[in-house]
Amino acid sequence: MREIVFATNNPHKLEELSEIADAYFPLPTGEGQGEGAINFILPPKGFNPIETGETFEENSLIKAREAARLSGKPALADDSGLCVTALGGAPGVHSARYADTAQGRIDRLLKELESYEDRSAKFVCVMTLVDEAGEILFTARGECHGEIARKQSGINGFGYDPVFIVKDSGKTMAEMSEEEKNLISHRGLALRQILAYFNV
Ligand code: ITT
Repeated sequence: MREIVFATNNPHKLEELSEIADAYFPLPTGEGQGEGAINFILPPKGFNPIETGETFEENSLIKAREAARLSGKPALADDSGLCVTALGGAPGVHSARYADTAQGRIDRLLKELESYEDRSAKFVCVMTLVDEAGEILFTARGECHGEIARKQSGINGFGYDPVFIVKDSGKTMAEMSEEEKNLISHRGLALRQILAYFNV
């Protein structure tokens, strides 16, 4: 089984990544991690990359290279965020730092959007895979379109999921099961491209 460092400090991302990968490489019994499977491991202690990039692509590469440098192993990074049309694409690459707490970030978003009719938004995820020397092997981008709800709803997922209504579903991401979210999410779309790269 291949071992790849997943360049993150966000446990929610790791959980989703493992579920998406298990569904992609199932055992015949449906228990996950069949042939071609990848063992994602956490970066070594001290992994704390400074995300100075202005794009998801730049930050994703910074994180992947830092994990490869520290571990000496191939690494995969996920840089993601919520882009709201009426806010000119904000919070975008600053999604994790929009306020101090998860609830604070949701509250700020709802407040900023109070006076807007256009609530359209998208989640973006850019994944970068590098080899042990930090050279790019593959990059993938996934987007999930929808709109920002007027109030939060649902308890699943993480981050902005309770206020993101997925296009044509009538549900927030936090009202979806893990399986439903992973099928349509920005992260699921990006990761399945990475897994396909390994599967050829
Ligand atoms: P790492 O950099 O350590 O991977 P992070 O949470 O700081 O973790 P990002 O810089 O990529 O990661 O910021 C992503 C933020 O975007 C995340 O903290 C959430 O606020 C939001 N986000 C991304 N994907 C999301 C999802 O599937 N559901 C809800 N919010 C999401």
